[in-house]
Amino acid sequence: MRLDIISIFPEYFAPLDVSLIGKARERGTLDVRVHQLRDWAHDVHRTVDDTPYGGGPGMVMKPEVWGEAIDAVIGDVGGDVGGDVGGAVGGASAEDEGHVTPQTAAPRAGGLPRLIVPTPSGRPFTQELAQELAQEPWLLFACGRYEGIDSRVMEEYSGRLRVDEVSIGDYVLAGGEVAVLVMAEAIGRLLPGVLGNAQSVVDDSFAPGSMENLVEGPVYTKPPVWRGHEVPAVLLSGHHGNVARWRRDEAIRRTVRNRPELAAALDPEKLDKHDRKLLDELSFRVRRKDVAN
Ligand code: JAH
Repeated sequence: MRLDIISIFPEYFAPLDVSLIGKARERGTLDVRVHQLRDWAHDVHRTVDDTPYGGGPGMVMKPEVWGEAIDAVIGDVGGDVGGDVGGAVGGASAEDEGHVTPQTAAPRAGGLPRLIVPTPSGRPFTQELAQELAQEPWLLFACGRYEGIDSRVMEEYSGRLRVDEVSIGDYVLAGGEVAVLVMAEAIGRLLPGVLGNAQSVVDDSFAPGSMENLVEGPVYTKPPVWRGHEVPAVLLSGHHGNVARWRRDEAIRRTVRNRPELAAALDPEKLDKHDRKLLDELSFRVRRKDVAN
Protein backbone atom coordinates (compact mmCIF):
# COMPACT_ATOMS: atom_id res chain seq x y z
CA MET A 1 0.00 0.00 0.00
CA ARG A 2 1.11 3.54 -0.78
CA LEU A 3 0.15 6.16 1.79
CA ASP A 4 0.74 9.86 1.08
CA ILE A 5 0.25 12.51 3.76
CA ILE A 6 0.13 16.27 3.17
CA SER A 7 0.59 18.45 6.27
CA ILE A 8 2.22 21.66 7.47
CA PHE A 9 3.78 19.54 10.25
CA PRO A 10 5.57 16.56 8.66
CA GLU A 11 7.44 16.07 11.98
CA TYR A 12 4.19 14.75 13.47
CA PHE A 13 4.66 11.54 11.50
CA ALA A 14 7.93 10.40 13.08
CA PRO A 15 6.03 7.58 14.90
CA LEU A 16 5.44 5.94 11.50
CA ASP A 17 9.19 5.13 11.49
CA VAL A 18 8.84 2.72 14.44
CA SER A 19 7.07 -0.44 15.57
CA LEU A 20 4.70 -2.38 13.32
CA ILE A 21 4.33 0.37 10.72
CA GLY A 22 8.07 1.11 10.68
CA LYS A 23 8.82 -2.59 10.08
CA ALA A 24 6.18 -2.81 7.33
CA ARG A 25 7.85 0.16 5.64
CA GLU A 26 11.31 -1.45 5.91
CA ARG A 27 9.91 -4.61 4.30
CA GLY A 28 8.24 -2.64 1.50
CA THR A 29 4.70 -3.68 2.52
CA LEU A 30 3.92 -0.04 3.14
CA ASP A 31 5.25 2.99 1.23
CA VAL A 32 4.70 6.17 3.30
CA ARG A 33 5.46 9.58 1.80
CA VAL A 34 5.00 12.73 3.87
CA HIS A 35 4.76 16.08 2.07
CA GLN A 36 5.13 19.63 3.37
CA LEU A 37 2.03 21.58 2.21
CA ARG A 38 3.99 24.85 2.35
CA ASP A 39 6.14 23.60 -0.55
CA TRP A 40 3.17 24.52 -2.76
CA ALA A 41 2.59 27.98 -1.25
CA HIS A 42 3.04 30.98 -3.52
CA ASP A 43 4.66 33.68 -1.37
CA VAL A 44 7.90 34.12 0.60
CA HIS A 45 6.01 33.55 3.85
CA ARG A 46 4.67 30.25 2.44
CA THR A 47 1.15 31.25 3.50
CA VAL A 48 -1.42 28.42 3.62
CA ASP A 49 -4.34 30.19 5.36
CA ASP A 50 -6.61 33.20 5.02
CA THR A 51 -9.59 34.79 6.80
CA PRO A 52 -12.98 33.04 6.51
CA TYR A 53 -15.66 34.44 4.19
CA GLY A 54 -18.71 35.39 6.24
CA GLY A 55 -16.52 36.29 9.18
CA GLY A 56 -15.94 34.42 12.38
CA PRO A 57 -12.95 33.30 14.38
CA GLY A 58 -9.80 31.64 13.09
CA MET A 59 -8.41 31.04 9.63
CA VAL A 60 -9.23 28.70 6.75
CA MET A 61 -6.73 26.83 4.58
CA LYS A 62 -6.40 28.26 1.05
CA PRO A 63 -7.75 26.12 -1.81
CA GLU A 64 -5.05 27.02 -4.39
CA VAL A 65 -2.23 25.67 -2.22
CA TRP A 66 -4.11 22.44 -1.47
CA GLY A 67 -5.04 22.02 -5.14
CA GLU A 68 -1.46 22.29 -6.33
CA ALA A 69 -0.23 19.98 -3.57
CA ILE A 70 -2.80 17.27 -4.30
CA ASP A 71 -2.31 17.58 -8.08
CA ALA A 72 1.44 17.13 -7.63
CA VAL A 73 1.08 14.09 -5.38
CA ILE A 74 -1.51 12.29 -7.53
CA GLY A 75 0.21 13.21 -10.78
CA ASP A 76 3.55 12.06 -9.46
CA VAL A 77 3.43 8.24 -9.38
CA GLY A 78 6.79 7.27 -7.95
CA GLY A 79 8.31 10.75 -8.12
CA ASP A 80 8.77 11.91 -4.52
CA VAL A 81 11.04 10.23 -2.00
CA GLY A 82 9.71 8.18 0.90
CA GLY A 83 11.31 7.32 4.22
CA ASP A 84 11.98 10.90 5.24
CA VAL A 85 9.33 11.20 7.93
CA GLY A 86 11.26 12.14 11.03
CA GLY A 87 14.21 13.52 9.14
CA ALA A 88 14.81 17.11 8.15
CA VAL A 89 13.88 19.86 10.61
CA GLY A 90 11.09 21.86 9.03
CA GLY A 91 9.77 18.70 7.48
CA ALA A 92 10.15 16.65 4.33
CA SER A 93 10.39 18.83 1.27
CA ALA A 94 11.25 18.78 -2.40
CA GLU A 95 14.87 19.43 -1.39
CA ASP A 96 14.93 16.03 0.28
CA GLU A 97 14.94 14.29 -3.09
CA GLY A 98 18.58 13.31 -2.62
CA HIS A 99 18.49 10.34 -0.20
CA VAL A 100 16.83 7.68 -2.25
CA THR A 101 15.07 4.70 -0.72
CA PRO A 102 13.84 1.95 -3.04
CA GLN A 103 10.14 2.23 -3.78
CA THR A 104 8.78 -1.27 -4.06
CA ALA A 105 5.15 -0.83 -3.04
CA ALA A 106 3.91 1.89 -5.43
CA PRO A 107 0.45 1.18 -6.85
CA ARG A 108 0.17 0.37 -10.55
CA ALA A 109 0.47 3.32 -12.94
CA GLY A 110 -2.80 4.98 -13.92
CA GLY A 111 -4.40 4.39 -10.50
CA LEU A 112 -5.60 7.18 -8.26
CA PRO A 113 -5.66 7.35 -4.46
CA ARG A 114 -8.64 7.63 -2.18
CA LEU A 115 -8.52 11.04 -0.52
CA ILE A 116 -9.16 11.01 3.24
CA VAL A 117 -9.71 14.31 5.06
CA PRO A 118 -9.87 14.11 8.88
CA THR A 119 -12.46 16.47 10.35
CA PRO A 120 -14.79 16.35 13.37
CA SER A 121 -17.70 16.70 10.89
CA GLY A 122 -16.77 13.57 8.90
CA ARG A 123 -18.23 10.06 8.82
CA PRO A 124 -17.07 7.90 11.74
CA PHE A 125 -13.81 6.00 11.36
CA THR A 126 -14.68 2.46 12.44
CA GLN A 127 -13.02 -0.95 12.27
CA GLU A 128 -15.23 -1.59 9.23
CA LEU A 129 -13.90 1.50 7.43
CA ALA A 130 -10.33 0.56 8.45
CA GLN A 131 -10.86 -2.85 6.83
CA GLU A 132 -12.27 -1.27 3.68
CA LEU A 133 -9.35 1.17 3.41
CA ALA A 134 -6.83 -1.63 4.04
CA GLN A 135 -7.96 -3.13 0.68
CA GLU A 136 -6.94 0.01 -1.23
CA PRO A 137 -3.60 0.24 -3.04
CA TRP A 138 -3.21 3.98 -2.45
CA LEU A 139 -4.48 6.43 0.20
CA LEU A 140 -3.86 10.18 0.37
CA PHE A 141 -4.46 11.95 3.69
CA ALA A 142 -4.94 15.73 3.72
CA CYS A 143 -4.32 17.23 7.18
CA GLY A 144 -6.17 20.45 7.87
CA ARG A 145 -5.23 22.96 10.59
CA TYR A 146 -6.94 26.11 11.90
CA GLU A 147 -10.69 25.99 11.11
CA GLY A 148 -10.16 23.49 8.28
CA ILE A 149 -9.68 23.38 4.51
CA ASP A 150 -11.74 25.53 2.06
CA SER A 151 -14.62 23.19 1.20
CA ARG A 152 -14.16 23.67 -2.55
CA VAL A 153 -11.06 21.45 -2.32
CA MET A 154 -13.24 18.47 -1.31
CA GLU A 155 -15.80 19.51 -3.97
CA GLU A 156 -13.11 19.65 -6.69
CA TYR A 157 -11.57 16.27 -5.88
CA SER A 158 -14.93 14.56 -5.36
CA GLY A 159 -15.20 14.79 -9.15
CA ARG A 160 -11.80 13.15 -9.66
CA LEU A 161 -11.14 10.85 -6.69
CA ARG A 162 -13.12 9.01 -4.04
CA VAL A 163 -13.15 11.55 -1.20
CA ASP A 164 -14.09 10.80 2.42
CA GLU A 165 -14.23 13.30 5.24
CA VAL A 166 -13.65 11.14 8.31
CA SER A 167 -13.90 11.66 12.09
CA ILE A 168 -12.03 9.51 14.61
CA GLY A 169 -14.24 10.68 17.48
CA ASP A 170 -16.33 13.47 18.90
CA TYR A 171 -13.67 15.89 20.06
CA VAL A 172 -11.78 18.71 18.38
CA LEU A 173 -8.05 18.41 17.77
CA ALA A 174 -5.69 21.19 16.70
CA GLY A 175 -5.45 19.59 13.25
CA GLY A 176 -5.81 16.36 11.30
CA GLU A 177 -2.30 15.00 11.94
CA VAL A 178 -3.00 12.92 15.04
CA ALA A 179 -6.17 11.54 13.44
CA VAL A 180 -4.04 10.38 10.48
CA LEU A 181 -1.61 8.63 12.83
CA VAL A 182 -4.58 6.81 14.39
CA MET A 183 -5.98 5.77 11.00
CA ALA A 184 -2.57 4.79 9.59
CA GLU A 185 -2.00 2.47 12.56
CA ALA A 186 -5.50 0.95 12.43
CA ILE A 187 -5.20 0.37 8.66
CA GLY A 188 -1.52 -0.62 8.63
CA ARG A 189 -1.90 -3.44 11.15
CA LEU A 190 -4.54 -5.02 8.88
CA LEU A 191 -2.20 -5.28 5.88
CA PRO A 192 -1.16 -8.85 5.03
CA GLY A 193 1.93 -9.84 7.03
CA VAL A 194 2.05 -6.77 9.30
CA LEU A 195 0.80 -8.53 12.44
CA GLY A 196 2.71 -11.60 13.58
CA ASN A 197 -0.25 -13.60 14.86
CA ALA A 198 -3.07 -14.03 12.30
CA GLN A 199 -5.58 -14.75 15.11
CA SER A 200 -5.05 -11.34 16.69
CA VAL A 201 -6.92 -9.58 13.86
CA VAL A 202 -9.99 -11.88 13.85
CA ASP A 203 -10.33 -11.74 17.68
CA ASP A 204 -10.20 -7.92 17.80
CA SER A 205 -12.98 -6.00 19.46
CA PHE A 206 -15.36 -4.82 16.72
CA ALA A 207 -14.01 -7.35 14.16
CA PRO A 208 -16.80 -8.99 12.15
CA GLY A 209 -17.79 -12.40 13.48
CA SER A 210 -18.40 -13.42 17.06
CA MET A 211 -16.75 -10.25 18.47
CA GLU A 212 -18.92 -7.92 16.37
CA ASN A 213 -20.34 -5.27 18.74
CA LEU A 214 -18.38 -6.66 21.69
CA VAL A 215 -15.30 -5.25 23.37
CA GLU A 216 -12.68 -7.67 24.66
CA GLY A 217 -12.54 -8.82 28.26
CA PRO A 218 -9.52 -8.68 30.58
CA VAL A 219 -6.22 -10.41 29.83
CA TYR A 220 -3.59 -11.91 32.15
CA THR A 221 -0.06 -13.31 32.05
CA LYS A 222 2.38 -14.77 34.59
CA PRO A 223 2.76 -14.79 37.57
CA PRO A 224 -0.46 -16.56 38.66
CA VAL A 225 -0.61 -14.38 41.79
CA TRP A 226 0.65 -10.80 41.76
CA ARG A 227 0.44 -8.64 44.91
CA GLY A 228 -2.32 -10.94 46.10
CA HIS A 229 -4.36 -10.61 42.87
CA GLU A 230 -5.10 -14.03 41.35
CA VAL A 231 -5.52 -14.91 37.71
CA PRO A 232 -9.05 -16.37 37.25
CA ALA A 233 -8.71 -20.15 37.79
CA VAL A 234 -10.51 -21.05 34.54
CA LEU A 235 -7.61 -19.58 32.54
CA LEU A 236 -5.20 -21.98 34.27
CA SER A 237 -7.53 -25.00 33.87
CA GLY A 238 -6.51 -25.95 30.34
CA HIS A 239 -10.22 -26.49 29.51
CA HIS A 240 -10.45 -24.67 26.16
CA GLY A 241 -14.25 -24.75 26.04
CA ASN A 242 -14.59 -23.21 29.49
CA VAL A 243 -11.94 -20.60 28.66
CA ALA A 244 -13.78 -19.55 25.48
CA ARG A 245 -17.10 -19.33 27.36
CA TRP A 246 -15.54 -17.31 30.21
CA ARG A 247 -13.92 -14.90 27.75
CA ARG A 248 -17.20 -14.35 25.95
CA ASP A 249 -19.00 -13.75 29.29
CA GLU A 250 -16.39 -11.18 30.30
CA ALA A 251 -16.64 -9.49 26.89
CA ILE A 252 -20.42 -9.24 27.30
CA ARG A 253 -20.12 -7.91 30.90
CA ARG A 254 -17.66 -5.23 29.84
CA THR A 255 -19.67 -4.26 26.81
CA VAL A 256 -22.81 -3.80 28.92
CA ARG A 257 -20.89 -1.82 31.56
CA ASN A 258 -18.73 0.38 29.31
CA ARG A 259 -20.55 0.45 25.97
CA PRO A 260 -24.29 0.04 26.52
CA GLU A 261 -24.97 1.45 23.01
CA LEU A 262 -22.92 -1.40 21.53
CA ALA A 263 -24.67 -3.96 23.73
CA ALA A 264 -28.04 -2.61 22.54
CA ALA A 265 -26.95 -3.25 18.95
CA LEU A 266 -26.12 -6.95 19.58
CA ASP A 267 -27.86 -9.13 17.01
CA PRO A 268 -30.09 -11.61 18.93
CA GLU A 269 -29.57 -14.09 16.06
CA LYS A 270 -25.85 -14.15 16.90
CA LEU A 271 -26.43 -14.73 20.64
CA ASP A 272 -26.62 -18.23 22.11
CA LYS A 273 -28.81 -19.29 25.06
CA HIS A 274 -25.95 -18.67 27.52
CA ASP A 275 -25.40 -15.14 26.11
CA ARG A 276 -29.09 -14.32 26.50
CA LYS A 277 -29.20 -15.66 30.08
CA LEU A 278 -26.16 -13.58 31.04
CA LEU A 279 -27.63 -10.43 29.49
CA ASP A 280 -30.85 -11.14 31.39
CA GLU A 281 -28.89 -11.48 34.69
CA LEU A 282 -27.25 -8.16 33.90
CA SER A 283 -30.83 -6.92 33.40
CA PHE A 284 -29.88 -5.82 29.93
CA ARG A 285 -32.67 -5.88 27.36
CA VAL A 286 -31.57 -7.02 23.89
CA ARG A 287 -34.17 -5.73 21.49
CA ARG A 288 -34.81 -7.41 18.18
CA LYS A 289 -34.01 -4.95 15.35
CA ASP A 290 -37.16 -3.12 14.17
CA VAL A 291 -38.36 -4.54 10.89
CA ALA A 292 -40.59 -2.61 8.47
CA ASN A 293 -44.33 -3.45 9.20
C1 JAH B 1 -9.21 19.98 13.81
C2 JAH B 1 -8.66 20.23 11.11
N1 JAH B 1 -12.27 13.42 14.73
C3 JAH B 1 -11.12 13.97 15.33
C4 JAH B 1 -10.64 15.23 14.65
C5 JAH B 1 -10.15 15.23 13.36
C6 JAH B 1 -9.71 16.41 12.79
C7 JAH B 1 -9.76 17.59 13.52
N2 JAH B 1 -10.25 17.56 14.77
C8 JAH B 1 -10.67 16.41 15.32
C9 JAH B 1 -9.34 18.89 12.97
C10 JAH B 1 -8.80 21.20 13.29
C11 JAH B 1 -8.54 21.33 11.92
C12 JAH B 1 -9.04 19.02 11.62
